[in-house]
Amino acid sequence: GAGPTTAAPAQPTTTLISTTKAPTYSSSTAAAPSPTTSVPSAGGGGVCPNVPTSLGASVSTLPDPFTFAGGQKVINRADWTCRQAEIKALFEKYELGTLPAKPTVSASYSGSTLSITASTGGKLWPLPAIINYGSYGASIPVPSGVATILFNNDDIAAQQDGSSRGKGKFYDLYGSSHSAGALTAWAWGVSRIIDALELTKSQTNIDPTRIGVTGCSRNGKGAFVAGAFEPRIALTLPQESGAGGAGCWRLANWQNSNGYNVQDAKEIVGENVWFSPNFNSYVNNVNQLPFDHHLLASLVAPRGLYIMENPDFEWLGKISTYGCMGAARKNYQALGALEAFGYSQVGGHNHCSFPGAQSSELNAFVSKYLLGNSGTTTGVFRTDQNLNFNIESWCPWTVPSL
Ligand code: MCU
Repeated sequence: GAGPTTAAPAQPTTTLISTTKAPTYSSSTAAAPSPTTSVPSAGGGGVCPNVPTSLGASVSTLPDPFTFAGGQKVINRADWTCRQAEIKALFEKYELGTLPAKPTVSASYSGSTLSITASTGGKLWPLPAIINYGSYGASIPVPSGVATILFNNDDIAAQQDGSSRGKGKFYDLYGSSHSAGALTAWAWGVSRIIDALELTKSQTNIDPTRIGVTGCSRNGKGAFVAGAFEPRIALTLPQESGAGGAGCWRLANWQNSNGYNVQDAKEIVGENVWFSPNFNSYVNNVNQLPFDHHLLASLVAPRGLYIMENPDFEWLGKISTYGCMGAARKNYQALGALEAFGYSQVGGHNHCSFPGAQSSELNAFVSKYLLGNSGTTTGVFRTDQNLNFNIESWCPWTVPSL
């Protein structure tokens, strides 16, 4: 069957969701029509000749428009209508593939976004979806059978630099001095998208119980916080979130005191407005914080969480994210949910450019937590680096069975 597509006109300004698109389904209950082998009756009451099932002789010059493939001449308009149908069938069969007939189509128009849902056999399949931070496309390859919802998070809370504090629709609503940093404001926006999906399920054809969230880099930090704060998210997919996402503040400090150059709490609050102004009081003393970012992952547990990191950028904290998520994994272990946890650190690619080496892991997580294939094997904890880092020494606590 065909999947929904979306036309995205000019500037969406009043919606959270600027576009919604879903890929072609990988399977369908309605059989695809086979290439046409006969064409309809001619308008003049004549009968169209059958389209030959095999190819005729080779012709080195351009084929004659006015002779049917079987050799009969086109002598009137009725014949020509038949011949056009035959030509179309031949193009479909030998060059272009079958163009399906019109399926069941529904559409809604709101806030300058036109959403179109197409389905075959009069049947609608609720789709899972991944909410992508950023109004450009996802930087992970979203598997087929999963819709992508583009979330213009900067519209909810700006993140240009330190001057973005309190700017965006979230702050229009709650006041520019609200304590929420941009990461929290965006998570609020994700929750509103899910609210909206619950309200428009029949129109969007998206299943609000099978929602993933992703984003890369600063938006990966955002995706992580959304997964932590919004329990309706079934699968959290932070990509290269680094410090402030999958990294622990304490481990970043430890790395820096050992000669690395990793983004740390003091630096990050000067760079942008991702965190609450309240955090400023602790950035010089992170050991005071009654949590670190392994516990951000604990808020996601035992829901699906697949963390992608890139060790080629030391700034992101390759040891910090590895150690931090190694600690987080113990929480999944306590819950008997190791299968739902993934950490994968693979280098050799640009920032936010998804490496093929992670495809099978990503596909497995999506298959299990969004597409409902419960038998899929998922859990992973790996790095392609030789980090020689002792996670245990940072986790002087016992892991219970909960
Ligand atoms: C990895 O996320 C950030 C990082 O925290 C910043 O220090 C850096 O400037 O930008 C990264 C990013 O968002 O890159 C797109």
